[in-house]
Amino acid sequence: MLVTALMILAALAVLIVSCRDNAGQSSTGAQVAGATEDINAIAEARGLTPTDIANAVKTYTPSGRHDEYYLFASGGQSGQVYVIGLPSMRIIKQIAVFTPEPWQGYGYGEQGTMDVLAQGGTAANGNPLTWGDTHHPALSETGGDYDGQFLFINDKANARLAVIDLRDFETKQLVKNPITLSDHGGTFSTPNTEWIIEGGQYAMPLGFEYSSIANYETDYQGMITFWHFDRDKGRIDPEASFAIELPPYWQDLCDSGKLVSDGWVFCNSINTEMATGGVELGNPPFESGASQNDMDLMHVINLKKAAEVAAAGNTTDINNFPVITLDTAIAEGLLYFIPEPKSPHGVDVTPDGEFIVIAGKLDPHVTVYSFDKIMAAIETGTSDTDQFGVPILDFDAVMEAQVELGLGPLHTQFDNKGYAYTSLFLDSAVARWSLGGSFDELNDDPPWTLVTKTPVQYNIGHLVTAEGDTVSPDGTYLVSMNKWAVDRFMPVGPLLPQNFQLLDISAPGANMPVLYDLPIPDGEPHYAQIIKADKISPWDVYPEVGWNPHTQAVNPDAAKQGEERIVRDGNNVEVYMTAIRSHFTPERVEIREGDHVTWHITNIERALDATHGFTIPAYNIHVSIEPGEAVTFEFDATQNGVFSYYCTEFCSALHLEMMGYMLVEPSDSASAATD
Ligand code: RUQ
Ligand code: CUA
Repeated sequence: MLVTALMILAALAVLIVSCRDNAGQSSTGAQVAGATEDINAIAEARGLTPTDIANAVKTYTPSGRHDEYYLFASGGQSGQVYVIGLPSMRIIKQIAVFTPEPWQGYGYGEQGTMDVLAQGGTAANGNPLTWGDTHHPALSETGGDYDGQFLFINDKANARLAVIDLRDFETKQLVKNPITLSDHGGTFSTPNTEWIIEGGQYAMPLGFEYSSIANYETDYQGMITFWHFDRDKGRIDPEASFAIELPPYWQDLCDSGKLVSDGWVFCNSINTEMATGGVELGNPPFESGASQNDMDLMHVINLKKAAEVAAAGNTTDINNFPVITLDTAIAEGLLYFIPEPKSPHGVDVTPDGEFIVIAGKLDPHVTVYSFDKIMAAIETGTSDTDQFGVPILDFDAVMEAQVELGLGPLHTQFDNKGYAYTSLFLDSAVARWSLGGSFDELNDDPPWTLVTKTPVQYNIGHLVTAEGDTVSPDGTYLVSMNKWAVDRFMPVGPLLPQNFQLLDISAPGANMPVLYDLPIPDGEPHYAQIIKADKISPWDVYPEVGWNPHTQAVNPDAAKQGEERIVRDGNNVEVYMTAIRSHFTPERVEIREGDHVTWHITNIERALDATHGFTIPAYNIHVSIEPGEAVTFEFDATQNGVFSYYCTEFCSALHLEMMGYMLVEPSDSASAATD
């Protein structure tokens, strides 16, 4: 680490002087040439070591300078997505997805967002679903590389998917899985984003039917759903999507093949024991019942052929959704199993598409399979099957290598130097190991060997490297997504944040330092993806005034400047309002109790960041109106009185004056007035 520090500081043309490190020992530090302040004195006062200083220099991003990468992280139980800049680790935005979010005016009256949230469906008690458990974001891809156009993410709690448009970083669509209530193997994109993969998790009777758990093996099923993405429309097309029925194992993560393995999908599974729990009845608890076998079963799915089978109509409808039955999947050669070390978690395909890496949580190795060997084994055929008749390929025939890494391996990502990186949950470490095959030449380490481990704090779940699951990873940064923070931050009571740690993986070999800690205060993120900043080019302001972000087109009915008005038709009142610094037009809206009000506001600003917010007290309405945007909300004027509506964004020196009065005349005086 000291070496790194010195290299960085030397590169800055520094003048070496002395400072003290944390241990109180004198060590070399530096003063930056031309600095007006004494860096060493600052470092000494703050107790910073030369390594600390180097880490700070590697991540510090001066005001006004933009980051090199975007990191899109799942927001876990918040149901949202975080946008974080790298290497600064600054949180730039939270994108509202499954959960109402007032700042963005998501789910507080604005019609488009209410419609999006409504697509997510209602809970069994009839209430709208208003949260999600987001796990795996997936950026859209072209040719196996991120293209920066769309982002998808799943909700494990209700088996839903979301589509986010990266032109404005807003959620455009939610889809509810029509046949199951639990997903985890999503979202993953195929290399050209024709398909968004949603693998299931906990088996249940498909279609939400009741069946006693005594009938688990006959009536419960697993599934994988392939959602067709219509890039031109920017929407998932449920009509062109389908699912495949799978045995009632608990399918876990998936990954799609790329390059040589394009058209194939790999998912792992746990609980191939088909344990049904019942610890309260004296049965083994799930955690041990589901961990009896030495091997679980990786699912190898021929997506290309499955899409043809679905298109040919060789499916059964469940809740009006086409499902390829397990029998059809077997008969058509769509599904094969491969033994995998017990209770696996991550499955990750190497950048060349040739190897599939599985980490078994209860096995200290990662196991690497060869796609070529899998294809050869399928060609050869096998008489071995599971109890449902799915062919099981011979482990030894398809296994390429096993690399011992440490305890609790979970997820793997890749770089451009022939290394793979695997998270070790129990060891609390990131392991770097060398790949073989076409990657062998890229570094000096022997193939399939552990190179180094960097401790992280604490209990890492996912990790993510820059473009690390594409065909061309960058090999610059790695973010360790730690489940526990323990002692890393000042205490905030019993509920602690999660901890994202930034690692520098640019140097080969044993040098892989942690640079920075970022507490995540709002949910437990799972996976994330890191994309080069120059691949994302969002709009500065909406392209034209009167823009509807839900159609990505001008709304012809939007309120226009000079045409602001209030139109009454019986009890229906329509308000056409514009917003510009620092007034709304009109500033008085006089209505009657019992009116149904449809209210349109257009922000006619063209200036960057000239957003106005709008709220009406007592009516739980809040919208965000970005430059050019036109919004609509509706409500029944059930409460009479005087309501001061106002702009909620401090948009100008006269922002406080950006308000108006909604006067709701009581219904008795209203009828008296008309008499
Ligand atoms: S999870 S810590 Cu992807 Cu949902 Cu692995
Ligand atoms: Cu507009 Cu404050």
